[in-house]
Amino acid sequence: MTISHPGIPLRYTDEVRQALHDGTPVVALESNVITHGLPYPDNAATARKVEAAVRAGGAVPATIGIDRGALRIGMTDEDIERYASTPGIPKVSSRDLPVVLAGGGMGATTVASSLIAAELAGIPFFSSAGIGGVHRGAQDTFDISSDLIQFTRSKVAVVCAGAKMILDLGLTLEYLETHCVPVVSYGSDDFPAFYCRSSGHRSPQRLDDPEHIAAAAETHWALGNRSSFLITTPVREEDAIDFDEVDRAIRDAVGAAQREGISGQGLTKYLMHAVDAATGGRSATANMAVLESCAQVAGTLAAAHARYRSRAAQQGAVR
Ligand code: PSU
Ligand code: MN
Repeated sequence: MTISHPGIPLRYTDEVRQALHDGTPVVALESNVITHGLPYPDNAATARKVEAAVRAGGAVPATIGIDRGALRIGMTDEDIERYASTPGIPKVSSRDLPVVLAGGGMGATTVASSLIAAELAGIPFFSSAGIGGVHRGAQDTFDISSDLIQFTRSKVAVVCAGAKMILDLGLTLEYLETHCVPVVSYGSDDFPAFYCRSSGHRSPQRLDDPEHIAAAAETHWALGNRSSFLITTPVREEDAIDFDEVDRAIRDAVGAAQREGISGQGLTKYLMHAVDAATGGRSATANMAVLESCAQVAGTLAAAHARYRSRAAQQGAVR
């Protein structure tokens, strides 16, 4: 079903459209992780497990993609299979979105472009295990993910397990602070690092109560902020990988990338694959586990947020 936004067609699945109409909690999901994060058929299996985890948390999943000039808001099982198995679907971040939409082809959305779609579609929650951030060496390369810039522009709550250690997580936190993007760790003191429960950086805020998180996000927007509200949840203890092991693998991979002249758009994928190889595939397994646990937490928090909003609406407090 296609609903026309001024200039931007949004194609909802019936389920997502109905959920948004009824005020049922919905969690948006990116598709770049399907097309570029994992090999087929692991990517299809993981995408399905991630959707199931959102449901287990109590919300309806809406995987975002680009197809034939429209933003897909939600995917059927066949859609997921097609995105997972079609080679060459381009990674589409925020700045690529207009060209790909206007061209009418298929595209896989990153965190940044998924947030644009989520906000247009009226979905206040988004889940991704790993956000983009400030790359190591950005002082020289200027490589900062558009995800961070989009956080300063999209009023969406984003659930993640931090970001991968291929990035400079200290500088990523500095960037978020400068741009007034709240970072709250749910049930943990530390800012996590994707496969690792802690990045070694303390989180700016810790909240243990989903109701408090919902209230804080709404308050952030009621204050007039147009930025995202970031919520982190760490990988489960049993799925976590040792910090030093990952750190070593990444230092080696960053060096190899420099020697091979790899930079820019392809760098994230190159480093992630190098780490997978160095950890003997254990990081790929952890990758799938962390995507699922984030999605389940996002479902839970989106459900708490939907209850908060409906209560606030009854009291006439929501603008
Ligand atoms: N997992 C991570 N970091 C990432 C990604 C996944 O830990 O960066 C993927 C996501 O799709 C994210 C994108 O939106 O890469 C960011 O790419 P770039 O750094 O080129 O903006
Ligand atoms: Mn980049």
